[in-house]
Amino acid sequence: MTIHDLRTRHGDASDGNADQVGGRLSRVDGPAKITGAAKYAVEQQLEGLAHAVLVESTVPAGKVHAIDTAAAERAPGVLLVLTPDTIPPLKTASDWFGTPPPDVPYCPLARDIAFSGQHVAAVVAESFEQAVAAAALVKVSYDEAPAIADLSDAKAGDGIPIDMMTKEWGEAEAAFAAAPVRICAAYNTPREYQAPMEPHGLIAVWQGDRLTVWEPSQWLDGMARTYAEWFAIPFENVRLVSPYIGGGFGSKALALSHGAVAASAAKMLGRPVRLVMSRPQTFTGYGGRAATRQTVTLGADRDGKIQSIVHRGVNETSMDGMWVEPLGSVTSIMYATPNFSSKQNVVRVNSVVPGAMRAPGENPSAFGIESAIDELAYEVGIDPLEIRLRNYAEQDPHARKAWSTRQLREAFAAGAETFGWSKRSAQPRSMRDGNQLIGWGVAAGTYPVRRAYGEALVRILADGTVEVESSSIDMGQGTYTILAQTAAESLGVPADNVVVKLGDSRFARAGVTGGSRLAGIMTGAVHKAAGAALDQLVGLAISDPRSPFHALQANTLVVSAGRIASPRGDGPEVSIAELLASVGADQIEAKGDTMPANSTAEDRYKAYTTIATPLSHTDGDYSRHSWCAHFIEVRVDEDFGTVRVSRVVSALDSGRLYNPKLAESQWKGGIIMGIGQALLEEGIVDRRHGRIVNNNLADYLVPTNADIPDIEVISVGIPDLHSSVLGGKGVGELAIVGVAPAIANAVFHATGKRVRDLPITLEKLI
Ligand code: MCN
Ligand code: MOS
Repeated sequence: MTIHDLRTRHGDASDGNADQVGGRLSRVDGPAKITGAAKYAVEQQLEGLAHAVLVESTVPAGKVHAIDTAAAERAPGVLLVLTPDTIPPLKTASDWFGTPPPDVPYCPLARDIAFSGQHVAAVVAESFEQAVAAAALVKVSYDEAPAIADLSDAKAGDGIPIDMMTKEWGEAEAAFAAAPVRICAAYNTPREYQAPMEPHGLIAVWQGDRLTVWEPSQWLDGMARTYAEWFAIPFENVRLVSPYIGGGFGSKALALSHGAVAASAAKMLGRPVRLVMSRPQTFTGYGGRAATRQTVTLGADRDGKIQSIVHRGVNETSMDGMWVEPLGSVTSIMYATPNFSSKQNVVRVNSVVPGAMRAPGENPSAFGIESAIDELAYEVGIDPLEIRLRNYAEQDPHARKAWSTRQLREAFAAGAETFGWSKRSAQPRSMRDGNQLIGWGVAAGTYPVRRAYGEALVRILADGTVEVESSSIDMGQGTYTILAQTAAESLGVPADNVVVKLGDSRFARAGVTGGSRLAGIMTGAVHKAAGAALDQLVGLAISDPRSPFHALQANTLVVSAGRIASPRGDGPEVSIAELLASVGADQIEAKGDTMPANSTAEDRYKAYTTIATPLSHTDGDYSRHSWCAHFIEVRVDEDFGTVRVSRVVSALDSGRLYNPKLAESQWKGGIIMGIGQALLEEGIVDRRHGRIVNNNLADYLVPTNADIPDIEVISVGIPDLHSSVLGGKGVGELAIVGVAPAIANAVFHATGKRVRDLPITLEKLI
């Protein structure tokens, strides 16, 4: 069954025209996902499938002394036991910037241990159960070395300065010293995990020197490049397939060592191999959000005008990799200040290298600055909303450029009005309902408009239906749906007649789905490809002697609801299928891309397989960002210190919305994740063993329905043509930014207690 077969008509008349960009078409992949017809990567049924299971280090630092595989090799069904000594060496792949790699072999199983949970061996067996049983028989001994468990380990030190993160203007320290009002506080966020429903995993199969990998992926072309480089085969020889993804949140953008293990095993055995991470392995097989610490100092006038911001940040990285979580990103643009300084260090600890998790950088950055400005508001006795307006940045204070669009003032106004902010009583602990202390908090958020390139292919078939192909992906954001709407609008056909095919690296190329850029890029590419297909169609209709329009001698025709006619309404009107039949064409096909016209094949390869972002958000005359304001009510039980979020109103500026229904859903998802971050989520490290202890979804808490109140989201965006072809800005990550500080600010208003360490758990309140 295809998505198309399962499609039902959704939306109603009040939802705008679902066949156009901006209409509220429901997710076209929804029925396939909820009926089980959608096949996820590791659900492929392949002849001769073997099953791999990983063995992980149980110590955080040192060397593998020896691996005894004898018992595992004798276990029933075992086909192969891989260790650093038996797995064939691969080539080191370039990093995601495309930096040429050192010419040293790469071994995906570790001899040198950098963290607990590192893959040291793997067992492949006829069945999954046999592989699990045999993996338990692999005996690994270690020469253990002292480890640095986390940021608060006394041995961790101040870390390494990352000079490229330094942002400075004016005389920040001196202005702070001279300011009549001074605020200085430290804000911490713990390790957090993406926790997608679908764990990481893959099926790898070789045919000669061609590798096919079914693997959930936010970046088919980038991952294909890595596999190709590891195995020293041409890029074109790798096919990545990922039509459905059970969430990624940043964690599924890269090919990781477990993929190399599975592909190696498949090659050695000449059989397809499936490897699926256990839930605990998803906490160490790749990194979540880095733990962060920030100090924010604000110097201000008595009327709350900021004179200086001094910001220092630190994030955890690993011993064997580098992750910088840009902590000064919101700090440097949210408010106007004549004096500013932000610097950042990273500290190496024995953990897996942290990674991208929904709004890396912006998210913890906003927790610092949006908490600090709230503290300043109380210090000077000004309403927290008013102080934000007094310090409103009329242009980008760092880039010193005009905003492309910044509807943040409108967001504050619309959010405050709907929330009823004017009824707030200023004093902390002044609002209650029985034994529940009520608090109202506000915070702003932002995310840059990241721009890059994409290609799409549009095909009009003989029966008048349309296919769109792209190697971009849909992990739940709505790509299938908005691209169907874009093609439908551009071609003048119903969205029901458009089948969008994504998630196959054989399709027209796309870069990484990260940084909330895909929708803007791909609507642009599909718009262009569909426009080219329409030109061909109309060209045929006008010029082909067999066309019913030939005699009309028109210079253009219009297509609407799948039917072609002259714009004046004279002459015939036929369906696309009828026209194609009359001129004897089986199909029309056009490719469109958003690359500059003179791009070479090499430019294209780089654009789609690396993240060397070609277009900065401050390119040219403008600084481009999405914006939001969150208004949140909490209820804190006075006796138990339990916090419940009871109301959320958020107003958001993502420019023009391609599909408001889906954008609202994305925003709500971000807000829900922000509630989890504020109240529940925390990777807890056992310092004795340098290991994450709550490595499962019973102990690592994410919000459930019962934790989430009604959330109201309001769009205040206007089309921003400096940001994308169709005027939209990023949606996917924006809404998580600012939720945690809005909750922390509400908790302060409720209780008079300022919590600067996430999550806000009850022991911090009583
Ligand atoms: N959209 C819109 N109007 C716009 C922009 C977007 O209507 N102007 C809607 C569209 O439905 C589009 C969606 O919002 O499909 C997201 O668009 P965009 O902001 O461009 O983000 P991406 O498509 O690049 O998606 C990636 C982004 C990121 S980086 C993370 S992390 C994240 C997120 O999306 N992970 C998600 N949202 C997620 N949603 C789900 N369900 N699962 C994840 O793993
Ligand atoms: Mo999103 S963290 O940029 O994949």
